[in-house]
Amino acid sequence: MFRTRVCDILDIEYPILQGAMAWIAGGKLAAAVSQAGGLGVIGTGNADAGWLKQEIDIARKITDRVFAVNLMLASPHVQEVAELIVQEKISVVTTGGGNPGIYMEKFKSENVKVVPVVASLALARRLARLGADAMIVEGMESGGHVGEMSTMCLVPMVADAIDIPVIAAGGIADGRGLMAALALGAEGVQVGTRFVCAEECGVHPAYQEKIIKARDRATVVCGISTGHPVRAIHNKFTRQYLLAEAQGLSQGDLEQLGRGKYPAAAVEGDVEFGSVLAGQISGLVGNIQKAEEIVMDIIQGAARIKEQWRGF
Ligand code: TUI
Repeated sequence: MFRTRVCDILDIEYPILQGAMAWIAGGKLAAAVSQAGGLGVIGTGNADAGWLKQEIDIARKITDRVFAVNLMLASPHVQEVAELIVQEKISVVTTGGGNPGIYMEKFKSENVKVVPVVASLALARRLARLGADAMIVEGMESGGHVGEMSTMCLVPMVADAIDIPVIAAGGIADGRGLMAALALGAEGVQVGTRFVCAEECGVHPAYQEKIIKARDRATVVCGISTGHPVRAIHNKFTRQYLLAEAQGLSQGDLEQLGRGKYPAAAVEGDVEFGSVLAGQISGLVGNIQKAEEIVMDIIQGAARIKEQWRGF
């Protein structure tokens, strides 16, 4: 059911990728998603190669299915992480937070499939030309670092412009989202926020609770003035940060204000003064479930819609 080119290229059963959430998506979550038939992804964020090696080992103990590693291009450890991905013979790499152009040749020559995350049509075209295997097209509904375009507008534009398969991201958490993405020309989806609420996710429980309690207007985007906009659940930290931005604080002062806020929320559970990165779809996520239940709920939900549409 719903077998697309994404399944063939990535060697997975269902065209569902788990978002690569920094400080949140480790080897245990990635393995659980892959074991369920999707593609689990270890999110490296700013972590170093030592941390990644440990998470790869954890994932390999749980599953012998394919899982991916995300290369965060803004990380100070990007080089060593890229080298470890090759050394460990990881078969799929997703990228985020920048242009992976300079790494494409190396990954391709080592048989690593490259699936960049893009937030614009221009970068999607460029990376398709450089030999990307598929493209994650991410709308600003997503949690974390975002672009300016919505999923609804960007996905069909990119799908029309490139020949490789498109994977839609941003605002997708259930079967309706999967069907909508397919209708827009995507051949798969990446789901982040709902997988934060997977049982196997090692994030602090207070973080999951914040997502479960969130309603429709729970998230805000901070950092537009810095050129690095980030979507997170509105809390004491975002209130303080947005006020500082409105008052015109310098880039350096804003950077200082944001320092250490991702692990403060995700690891320590400080969900008021830390940064709770989450997408707009948080309002639709209502409980903690096993990764397998999430994958199957998305697939079965989409299958029900497909059945309903028969009469149209
Ligand atoms: O990467 C993300 N979301 C993230 S990463 C993150 S953690 C982090 N840690 C340290 C420093 C910065 C962030 C939290 N959320 N999503 C994928 C994504 N990539 N969204 C937008 C982009 C993007 C932005 C600019 C992709 C390419 C790009 O290229 C600019 C250029 O060079 O053309």
